[in-house]
Amino acid sequence: MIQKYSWGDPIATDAILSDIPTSSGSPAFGQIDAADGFRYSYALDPDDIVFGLGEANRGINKRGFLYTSFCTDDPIHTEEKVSLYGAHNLIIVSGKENFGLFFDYPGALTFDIGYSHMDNMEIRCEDADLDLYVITGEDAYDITRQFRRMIGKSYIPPRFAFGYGQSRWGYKTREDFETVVSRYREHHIPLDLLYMDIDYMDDYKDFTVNTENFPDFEAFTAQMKKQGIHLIPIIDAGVKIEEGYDVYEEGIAGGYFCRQENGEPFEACVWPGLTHLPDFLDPEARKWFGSRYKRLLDAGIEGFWNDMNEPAIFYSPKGRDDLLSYLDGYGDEKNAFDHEELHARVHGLTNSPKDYRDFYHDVNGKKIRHDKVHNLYGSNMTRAASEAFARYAPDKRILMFSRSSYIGMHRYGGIWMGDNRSWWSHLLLNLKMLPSLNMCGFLYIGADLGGFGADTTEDLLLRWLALGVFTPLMRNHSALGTREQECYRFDHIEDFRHIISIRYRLIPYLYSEYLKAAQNDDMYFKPLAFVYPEDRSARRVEDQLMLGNEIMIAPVYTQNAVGRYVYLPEEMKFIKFLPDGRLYEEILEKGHHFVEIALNEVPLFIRKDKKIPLVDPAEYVSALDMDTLTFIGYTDAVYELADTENSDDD
Ligand code: MIG
Repeated sequence: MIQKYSWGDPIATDAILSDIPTSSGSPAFGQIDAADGFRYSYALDPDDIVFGLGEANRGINKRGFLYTSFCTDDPIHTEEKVSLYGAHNLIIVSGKENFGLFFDYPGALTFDIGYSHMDNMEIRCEDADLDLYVITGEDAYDITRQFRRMIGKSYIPPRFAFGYGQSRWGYKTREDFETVVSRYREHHIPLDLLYMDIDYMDDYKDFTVNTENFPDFEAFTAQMKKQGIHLIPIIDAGVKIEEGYDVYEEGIAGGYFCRQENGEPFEACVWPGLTHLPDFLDPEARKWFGSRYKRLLDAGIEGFWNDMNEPAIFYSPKGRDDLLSYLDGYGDEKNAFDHEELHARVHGLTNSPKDYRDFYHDVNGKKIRHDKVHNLYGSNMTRAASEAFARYAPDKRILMFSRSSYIGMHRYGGIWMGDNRSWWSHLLLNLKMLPSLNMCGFLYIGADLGGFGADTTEDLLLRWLALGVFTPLMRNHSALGTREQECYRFDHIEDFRHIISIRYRLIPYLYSEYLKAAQNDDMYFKPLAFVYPEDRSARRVEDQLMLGNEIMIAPVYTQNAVGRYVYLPEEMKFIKFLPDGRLYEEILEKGHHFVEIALNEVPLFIRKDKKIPLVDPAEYVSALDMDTLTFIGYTDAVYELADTENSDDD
C-alpha cells in the first residue's frame, strides 16, 4: 500500500508516474515537524536495517551515518563523505516494522540514520515543501517492487552495451583509439565499446569533434563499427561561451541558459573555460539541447555519457572576483594573510553553495533558484538526450548513462559511479551501491573498473574485472596522469582475456536477467536479505549479492587473498571458470565456507535447482553464437531466456 502526504508547495520532479491521491492526517510511522523547515523522525529498533539511498557512501545497511542528497562532484569518496553524485531519496526500514519512505524533494535533504543518536533516524530539509510517499508491505523486497512500479520502467540499453568497454581520460587522436582497438584485437581480448573523453572535442565544446585529430569522423565511426567497436563520446553540461560557436549562439538566441537574478545568463568556469549552463528544467531548452545529440547520431554514434552535470563548477567569475578583491584588501602586506581564511576561500571556489544560489531555472513559467532544484539538473540533462533519441531514433536503443541523477532518471539512462580510486576499499564500496541503486530503478550501472583516480595494480584490476563481469556496465576507465590500465599493459594478458571472455559467455544470461528486471520492475542485483528475509545471517551480508533469479556472486576484494569466506543461505553449486577453459563445480551445503579463488578465476554460485545458459565466447557481442548455448548448474532445472527481440545488437 502506498500513501502520499504533502506539505506546502512541492516542486514537481516527475519522479513518480502513478497518480496517488494525497492522504490527510499523518503517516502511521514516525513523527513529523513541519513548523520550521521539515523534520521526520523515527525511533529505530536495535534489529532494524535501513536499506536504500541508491548511490551513497558506506554499507547496504545505511544505519550509523549521515547522508545528504545534494549531487556533488567530489572525486575522493572517503568514508566521511556525505554526498556523492546522485540524490536517491528512498529508504526502507526493515525489522520491527516494515515500511519505505520516498521524500520527493529536489533540494538538499539530510538522512541522519542513527548518526546524531544511534537509535533514532531523522530526515530533514530546509523547506516544508515536499511530497512524502509511505509504502507498506510484507518486507523490504515487496516494498521495493511497489516503489519501482510507481516510478515507471527502467531504461533498457542496447545489447552491445553489455560488452566490455575501454576508456581513459587522455585519448585524443584517431590513432590513439585505433591503437587501443588493435591491441585488444591482437591479444584476442573481447572489446565492444571505446569511450571518448573530453579530448575528442574541439576546445571542450559540446557536440564538436576536433577536425585535426578526426579529419573524417563519420568514416572513423564506420571503420570502428566494422571491427565491432562502438564509440561512446562524453557530453559535458556547460556550453562554452564563444562567439561563432553555434551551440552557444543558439542557446543565447533561444534564452535557453540559466540566468542570474538580473536576467543575464549565469557564467560558470569548467573545462572549456567560461560556460553557460543550459536550463534543462525548461522543456524548450531540453528539446534544443537534445537536438544537438543528433549531429553525433548522424555521424554513426550510438551511445553517450553525460558528465559534469551536478552541475560541477570549478569557479564562477563572481567567486573569483570576490577572492581577488579579498587579496587586494591586503595591499602590500601580503604576509599578513589570515592563512585559514585564504585556504577556505580558495577551496570554497569549487562547487560553491553561494554559486548554486546565484542562478535560476524556469520551471513551468516559475522562476526557481537553482539550489532548490539542484538535484534535478543532471537528470534533466539526460532526459533531454533520451527524449531526443526517441524523436530521432525511435526504433533503436541508444546507450546513455549519466554521472548525476535523481530518481526518475532511471527511465532515461543508467549511471556510472563517478570518480572512484584504485583502492581495494572502493571495489567493495562499489559492490554495495549496486543493489541500492536497483532499489531506486537504476539498472544499467557500473563503476570505473580498476579505479579512476590513483595508480592501479594488476591484481586490483583483475579482481575488479571479476566483479565487473556481472555489472551491466563493464568499463575500465582511468584518469589522466594515472598508471595506464588497459588490459594489455600488464604481465598476464591471458588472465584478462579469460576473465573478460567469461563475461561474454554470460551475456545471454545477464542481458536476459536485465530485461526481466526492467520489464517486471524488479531488481537485477539484490541484497541476500531480500531473497532470504527470514535468515538472520543472510540479512546482514554486505559483500555478496544475488543476481537475477539464479545466481549469487561473492567477489574477492582483499589484496593478496587466495579466496574468501562466503555465507550460503541454502545449498548452492559453486562454480569457477578456470583459466584453461574448464569448470570447477562443487555442491556446497547451506552455511559458512572458505572458497579458494585465484586471481585468474571467475567464481559464481548457482542456487539450488536452478541453471543458467552459457555460450562460447566471442570478441564482440554481435559475434556471439546462440547456437553454442548450453546450461550449467542444476541442469534438470528450467530456464527461460527473456524475449530479446529489438535489442539492436549490431
Ligand atoms: O573534472 O572528462 O567523472 O570520468 O574522465 C573531471 C574528464 C571531468 C570527470 C568524470 C571522469 C572523466 C573526467 N571528468
